Amino acid sequence: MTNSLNDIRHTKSMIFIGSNATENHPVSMQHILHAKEVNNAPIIVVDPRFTKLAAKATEFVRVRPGSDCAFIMGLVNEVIANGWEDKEFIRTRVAGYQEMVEVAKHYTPEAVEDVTGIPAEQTRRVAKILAQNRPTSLTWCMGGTQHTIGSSITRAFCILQLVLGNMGKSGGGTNIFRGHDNVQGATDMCVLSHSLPGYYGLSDGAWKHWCRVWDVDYDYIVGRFPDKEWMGKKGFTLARWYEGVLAEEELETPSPVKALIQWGCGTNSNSQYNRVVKALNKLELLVIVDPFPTAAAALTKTDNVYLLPGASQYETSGSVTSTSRQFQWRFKVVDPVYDSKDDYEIMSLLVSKLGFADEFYKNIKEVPEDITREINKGTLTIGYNGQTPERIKKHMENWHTFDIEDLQAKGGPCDGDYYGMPWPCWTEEHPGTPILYDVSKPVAEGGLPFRNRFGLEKTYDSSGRKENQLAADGVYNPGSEVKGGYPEFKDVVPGTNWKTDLTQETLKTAIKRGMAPFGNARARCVVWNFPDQVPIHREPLHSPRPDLIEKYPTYEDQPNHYRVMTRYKSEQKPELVKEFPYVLTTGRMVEHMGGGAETRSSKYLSELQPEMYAEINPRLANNLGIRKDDMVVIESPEGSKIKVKAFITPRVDDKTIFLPYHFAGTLMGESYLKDYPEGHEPYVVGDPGNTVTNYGYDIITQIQATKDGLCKVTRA
Ligand SMILES: Nc1nc2c(c(=O)[nH]1)N[C@H]1C(S)=C(S)[C@@H](COP(=O)(O)OP(=O)(O)OC[C@H]3O[C@@H](n4cnc5c(=O)[nH]c(N)nc54)[C@H](O)[C@@H]3O)O[C@H]1N2
Ligand SMILES: Nc1nc2c(c(=O)[nH]1)N[C@H]1C(S)=C(S)[C@@H](COP(=O)(O)OP(=O)(O)OC[C@H]3O[C@@H](n4cnc5c(=O)[nH]c(N)nc54)[C@H](O)[C@@H]3O)O[C@H]1N2
Ligand SMILES: [Mo]
Repeated sequence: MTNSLNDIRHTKSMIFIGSNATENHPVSMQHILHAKEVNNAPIIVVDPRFTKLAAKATEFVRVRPGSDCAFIMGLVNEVIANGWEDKEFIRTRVAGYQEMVEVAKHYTPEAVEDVTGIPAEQTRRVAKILAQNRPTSLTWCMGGTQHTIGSSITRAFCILQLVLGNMGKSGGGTNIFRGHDNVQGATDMCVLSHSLPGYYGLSDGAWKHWCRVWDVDYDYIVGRFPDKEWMGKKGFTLARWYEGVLAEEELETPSPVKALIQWGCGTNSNSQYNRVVKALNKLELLVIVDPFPTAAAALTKTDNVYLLPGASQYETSGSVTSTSRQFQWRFKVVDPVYDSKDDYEIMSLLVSKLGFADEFYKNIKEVPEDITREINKGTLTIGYNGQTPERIKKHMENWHTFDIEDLQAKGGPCDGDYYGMPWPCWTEEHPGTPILYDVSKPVAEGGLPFRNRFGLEKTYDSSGRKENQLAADGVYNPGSEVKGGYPEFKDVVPGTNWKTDLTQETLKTAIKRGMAPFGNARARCVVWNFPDQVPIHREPLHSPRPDLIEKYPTYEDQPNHYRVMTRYKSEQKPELVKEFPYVLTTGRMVEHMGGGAETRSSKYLSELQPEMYAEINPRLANNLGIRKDDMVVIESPEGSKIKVKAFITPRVDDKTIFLPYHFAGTLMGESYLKDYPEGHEPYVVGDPGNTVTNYGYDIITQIQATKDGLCKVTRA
């Protein structure tokens, strides 16, 4: 989030796209409803379903799954066509604007209606609401990302906020509500296959930086790889690990994957679940580290499966980073119960057995404090430097001194700090940055311009015209030595820059001069190294509209996409809709979490939501002869099937089926509870929704496209 949950209190209007905050982020609702009631801020909810959040909306926009990019570019076009854009903000702080405008022109309200099903009048009305009620807080969630064009959709959201001039302002911003409690922290540590911690990437320079932080020899690390070449290559993603085992597709690796450790992973959260199950049974070794035996533990028929009972977060301590970039310290409530161990201890035992404990723990004596200190030392890119364990704990002990409106401590031991020291928090004296890119405050007090990257000027179009990448004169944080744009800081310590200078002198120098270490630049509407430089609509791989496939085709197939082939064009078949006529989308409910291993093992939550179901519109149910509580079979274009209860509701329209994905424990209604370790069976079971979610992955991130497939429905 560029802003924070609390800052939504100051907004004048809100738009939620593919977010059902009422169920998935209930804590945020106190701020959302505050803005609605106190500021009279309209709420716009863009979702294919009439959700519990939609019930609070001023304007509910029913969008066809996977078509959000067209709607948002339509809003951008409508704002510009009416002259409602923030001209001064664009002139001084935005780059690549003209190129974007040319693309947006295509998305007239009528073109948007054709693609999305949203009436042209509604697009016009929503654009007007946003233009008249600034700043707008824009929130997106998984409904905006789990698509083959998810990365384009999210860029369109940012462009809309730039055009409206809503960035760097209280009440504005792009406010992505994140997943698990520490998923922002996990992302920042790059628990991903294409980067070292702190978004440093996989270049030699990145490895050398972290070797200096870890205090280990770079050549030692090189020696851990069969070949140096592999150090710079992206790995398999979590969404596609099973491809490495099955090796049915062309792989970049010389041999298939043989062993898997699932460390806090629900398994049935993976799409292509049938193939996941096949891969689990082909592994030579499967280790599951989890407080609960997951679906993988029960489904795997081989003997080489090891369950390591992990402790829960109540039985351990350490720092986590929230959706609002705020740090918190988790304190242990009880020691690990029975024979469970916390994740640190399991990791430590594993590392010792593997024989590299000396290197791994070189700077780590006190766990977990020294782990946070190592992160403070090395993660300069996003300002993880000032949040020492001592400061984080002090914040936790003085919760009551922070103001609910602006998150700042007013007096007391944390005076002036923002709660949780939202990153970037450049030094131990820095208060944290509550709102990103806010030039109204000094950098030393939590202000920030846009970041400079990729040089000082750029040519965006074929004319060869060069555009300045730096902010215009007159845009700067109070107290800045330079009264306009400036590049990133380097060579304060010769041979280093602000990201690699471990003495942190560069950070301190920049702040002393009133400037941001990463420069003062423009936000870009064009990403020249992406397949779509400006976001455009492309039809989902499994589209209900053959005519639109022709008009908005998907990408070419991508070989070596995170070590495996990813199909686009060869998967997009116009005739599919004849046999699989309904759009399939998926998501969550408040009572269950992820794969559901935890919540389906809770008596109380299980009682509240005991059954897997498919949401079906009454008209469709009547046409298909399906009655309340009938069992139905949902089939995917790949032939996989699930058997679930029909939940007849006008929440969805008569072309769309919705499934929650929290269930496991049955296959086509047949229970395999007997395969769970005795006494550890979940209370409620059901067919996994991900058995029928379709093939498809985002072109950049490879997030699974679990929100826009096709399916067939019959009465069981
Ligand atoms: N209780 C509970 N809370 C959770 C979680 C949980 O499992 N249970 N999970 C956590 C995690 S990991 C995450 S990532 C977040 C996710 O939070 P959300 O993203 O809010 O969760 P979802 O329900 O998956 O999806 C949100 C909405 O997207 C809609 N949608 C589907 N397709 C489309 C589309 O094409 N366009 C648009 N605009 N909308 C679409 C769905 O109908 C749904 O209402 O929640 C977190 N919070
Ligand atoms: N169809 C469909 N599929 C989806 C999605 C969707 O919207 N639709 N959403 C996707 C998204 S956004 C996400 S984030 C994933 C979530 O998918 P998962 O991350 O697989 O889901 P969880 O059930 O939250 O898995 C967490 C596991 O960690 C265990 N656990 C809890 N605490 C600890 C701990 O302290 N230590 C250890 N070692 N383990 C612990 C839990 O018992 C659980 O088994 O699902 C994805 N899959
Ligand atoms: Mo998530």
